[in-house]
Amino acid sequence: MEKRQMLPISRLSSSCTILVAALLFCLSFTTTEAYDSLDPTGNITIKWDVMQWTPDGYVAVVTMFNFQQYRHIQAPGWTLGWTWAKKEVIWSMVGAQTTEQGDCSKFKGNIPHCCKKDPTVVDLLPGTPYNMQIANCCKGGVINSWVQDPSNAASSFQVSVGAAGTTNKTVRVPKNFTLWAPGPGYTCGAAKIVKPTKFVTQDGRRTTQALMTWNVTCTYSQFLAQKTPTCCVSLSSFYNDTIVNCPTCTCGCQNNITNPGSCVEGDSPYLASAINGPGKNSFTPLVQCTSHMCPVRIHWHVKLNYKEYWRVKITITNFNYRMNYTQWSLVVQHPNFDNLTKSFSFNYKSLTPYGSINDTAMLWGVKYYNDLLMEAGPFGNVQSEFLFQKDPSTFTFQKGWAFPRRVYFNGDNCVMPPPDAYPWLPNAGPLSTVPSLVFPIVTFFASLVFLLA
Ligand SMILES: *[C@@H]1O[C@H](CO)[C@@H](O)[C@H](O)[C@H]1NC(C)=O
Ligand SMILES: *[C@@H]1O[C@H](CO)[C@@H](O)[C@H](O)[C@H]1NC(C)=O
Ligand SMILES: *[C@@H]1O[C@H](CO)[C@@H](O)[C@H](O)[C@H]1NC(C)=O
Ligand SMILES: *[C@@H]1O[C@H](CO)[C@@H](O)[C@H](O)[C@H]1NC(C)=O
Ligand SMILES: *[C@@H]1O[C@H](CO)[C@@H](O)[C@H](O)[C@H]1NC(C)=O
Ligand SMILES: *[C@@H]1O[C@H](CO)[C@@H](O)[C@H](O)[C@H]1NC(C)=O
Ligand SMILES: *[C@@H]1O[C@H](CO)[C@@H](O)[C@H](O)[C@H]1NC(C)=O
Ligand SMILES: *[C@@H]1O[C@H](CO)[C@@H](O)[C@H](O)[C@H]1NC(C)=O
Ligand SMILES: CC(=O)N[C@H]1CO[C@H](CO)[C@@H](O)[C@@H]1O
Repeated sequence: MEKRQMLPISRLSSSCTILVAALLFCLSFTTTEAYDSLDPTGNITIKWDVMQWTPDGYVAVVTMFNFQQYRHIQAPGWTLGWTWAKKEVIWSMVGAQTTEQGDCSKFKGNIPHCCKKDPTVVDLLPGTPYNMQIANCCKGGVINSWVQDPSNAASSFQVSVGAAGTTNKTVRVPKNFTLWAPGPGYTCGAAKIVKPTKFVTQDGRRTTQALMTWNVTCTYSQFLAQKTPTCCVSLSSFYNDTIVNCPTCTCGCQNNITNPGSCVEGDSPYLASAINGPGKNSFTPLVQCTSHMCPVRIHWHVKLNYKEYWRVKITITNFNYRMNYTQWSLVVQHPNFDNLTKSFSFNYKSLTPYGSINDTAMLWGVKYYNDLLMEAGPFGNVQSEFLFQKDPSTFTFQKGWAFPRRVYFNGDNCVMPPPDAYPWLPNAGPLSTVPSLVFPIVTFFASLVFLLA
């Protein structure tokens, strides 16, 4: 008898457990490390190479490698923090500096550069005197992405540490690394002691090695970085007059009552004073008033249809009066990128995370031509056209096929209009045939997967 009564309860509790487990799984995904399906191994690795022991510690060269394909660190640059394991101090630094010295009152004679338990380090600015530089330093904390410019995808500084261990058995690795780039978004793991780095001399005839090396890996999550989206996508086509705008309130709502001054009209006489007003140095965007209120909009226009080719125009518009986007990047997913014939004025590289599926493009500006997306205003846009060769077995203007599946600007996902709002071909409804349902569902799940990642 009793067993029978127990059964449904235990069943219930076991299904509850599954539910709770599933929930925890989702939560752990959103709160801890990020997984970006387009750049699965993307990370920033911070490597410490101990180059020399000193009477009371060591000298290390610290290098940050940006191993992310399309996410860079733009001005005002990175800020790196950590917590010392013991009572270490920083005697001196080359190529970077701590933001605060802290309390060095215990010291007589030689005063350390920093006595804080949790130092915060920033890069030096370009134009630093040569005797204060080392290789790869002094770029104001700006680090390019691996694809755009591998030669500028690293940043280094040298640190001389005192009150530390002086052998590889007594050195304690720093803890609790934090990386701001420049805002939040990165989570850093614990430092791991690895095989000492080997350095090969320029003529390749001699190899030296670090005395000790440890690595720290930091990964990015858009959800740690900001709660609201930062860009959106609008669509149009030659075959339908409708311009599908970004969804209303994508990045915020224009609301004079609860949030006055949240945006400025382009022709406002107060524009100049608003740009220099409160928040000028906080890098909070000051956007032009639009229905979507996003700092950046990507417009995809299906421009022309030839017999064997078709042509798309992409325009990136900056609505932020407080930001010039340097070294911007765009990642676009569309099935026809495997047959891209020509990109007219953006650089192009195929991102092929799945090997055989070749549908994702990384696009960025041409140096000195359009690699700078100027602040909002008459020059605040860049554009290019793309020529695709049609694959007759897949090509169609039906069911929104000609529009992108996913768009990222500077590594952050841009919000797309809902698929049922896409411009239709004349005489075709969005849901006129059953298979057309598949696309919105797939997009829905794709965005769900992104949200969980
Ligand atoms: C970091 O990126 C590098 C280069 O892509 C990769 O080799 C390494 O495995 C990554 N590390 C982690 C922990 O993902
Ligand atoms: C420390 O140095 C010794 C030799 O000097 C070496 O055998 C050992 O592997 C090193 N340990 C670490 C953690 O690097
Ligand atoms: C790690 O650093 C953060 C920010 O600097 C700080 O809030 C936190 O308390 C630190 N955690 C530990 C264990 O030191
Ligand atoms: C440590 O980082 C360096 C530079 O990023 C890399 O070459 C090396 O493979 C890393 N080692 C480990 C064990 O991750
Ligand atoms: C906000 O206020 C300004 C002037 O006070 C007005 O011109 C504008 O139309 C208002 N916007 C909205 C969305 O109410
Ligand atoms: C953007 O660049 C232009 C030209 O270099 C400069 O005049 C302007 O002040 C910059 N704007 C911002 C917000 O940095
Ligand atoms: C992907 O497509 C581009 C553009 O057509 C082509 O250049 C590249 O070789 C393709 N890559 C693979 C792995 O098929
Ligand atoms: C253009 O597309 C819109 C949907 O965005 C649709 O409402 C409209 O009927 C289409 N126009 C024509 C001429 O088919
Ligand atoms: C029409 C055409 O060129 N189709 C090609 C598109 O790209 C795929 C994969 O790269 C090729 O297999 C097709 O032949």
